[in-house]
Amino acid sequence: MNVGEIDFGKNAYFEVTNKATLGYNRYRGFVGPTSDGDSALLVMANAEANSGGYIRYANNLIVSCSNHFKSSPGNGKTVELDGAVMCEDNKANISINSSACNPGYNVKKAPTNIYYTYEIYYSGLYLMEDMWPAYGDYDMNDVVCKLEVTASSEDSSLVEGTVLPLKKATVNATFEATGADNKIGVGLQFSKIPASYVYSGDIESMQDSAVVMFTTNIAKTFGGENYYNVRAASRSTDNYVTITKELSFNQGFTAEAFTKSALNFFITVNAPSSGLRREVHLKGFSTTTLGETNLRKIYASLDSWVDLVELNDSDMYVSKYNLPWGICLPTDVDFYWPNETTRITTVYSTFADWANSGGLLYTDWYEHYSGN
Ligand SMILES: [Ca+2]
Ligand SMILES: [Ca+2]
Repeated sequence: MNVGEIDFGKNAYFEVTNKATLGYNRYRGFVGPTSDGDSALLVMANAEANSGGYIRYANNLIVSCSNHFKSSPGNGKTVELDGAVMCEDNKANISINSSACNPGYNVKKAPTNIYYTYEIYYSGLYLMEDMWPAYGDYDMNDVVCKLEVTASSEDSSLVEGTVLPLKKATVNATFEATGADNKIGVGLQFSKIPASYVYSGDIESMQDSAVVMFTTNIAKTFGGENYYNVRAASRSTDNYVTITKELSFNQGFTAEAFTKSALNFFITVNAPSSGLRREVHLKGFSTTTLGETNLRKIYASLDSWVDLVELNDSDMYVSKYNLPWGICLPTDVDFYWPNETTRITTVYSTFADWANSGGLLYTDWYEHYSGN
């Protein structure tokens, strides 16, 4: 621009996206509005002047330019601020609404990526009785296992951490005791996660939902011991065995896929190498795809001496008195499970009343130890 003047109205916005070459513009130049409170904006990527260059910025005008030539009497270059102010790129303290002929302006902030991690944790102490659908000795110590599930996600995009889908799960099964002659496997079904959504991890084949088997023979896991931490004299908290499984998922899941009702802990009893197997689950849960649901077949597979129990019509994993074959307790309770062959209904005197009531009465039954 040479010997030129550009007048700005209120909230005018003029941008030079590349280089402005400024000649001699004394008494003229870029002229902003004059009324109090009015303002206008001139943005330039770069402003240069040859020797003799003179630019005047006047009135209520903001000039935003980090690469602007300086007044230099020796080179005959002059920048005159006649009421206007200058600032660095992206620092103009003005907000201009967009219109048909104005793109609008706000202080531009470079987006910054934020690294989010999101994690949820579940734990429960599971105690299982293997003689279903008989009570057997009902000592509820055939498997004692603390289950911990941590589901997590991480991302460095601009999403909120709390909406990140959970794409990984780490599952710890800490075996604390076993007491059974049967060959017992221990597994966990993620009821809300289809097996086909598992990207990596050690899951069972032929299952509709993702199933992890921690062991197919808990006695082997305990070094060949069928009775481990179920006798008063030899109990120890130092000899627990933890097995860890890691899963990742093609797509993420919300937290409800990792809550108590979606985590279907179970045991298998004398499972054949192929075909359907006897599974024992908690009240309210169902067998996996590989679990036998035909009770006649299950009965036929049992020893003839077993006294079968009449099951609840609506749930094959509770008796008609609502007694279960598996229970889940909070892990912050210091629970002393029954010694081998001692009925849990004896060791915890309100257990049966709690179960009979459908879980409504004596909800603190596990805090009233009556002795083994
Ligand atoms: Ca038992
Ligand atoms: Ca037992």
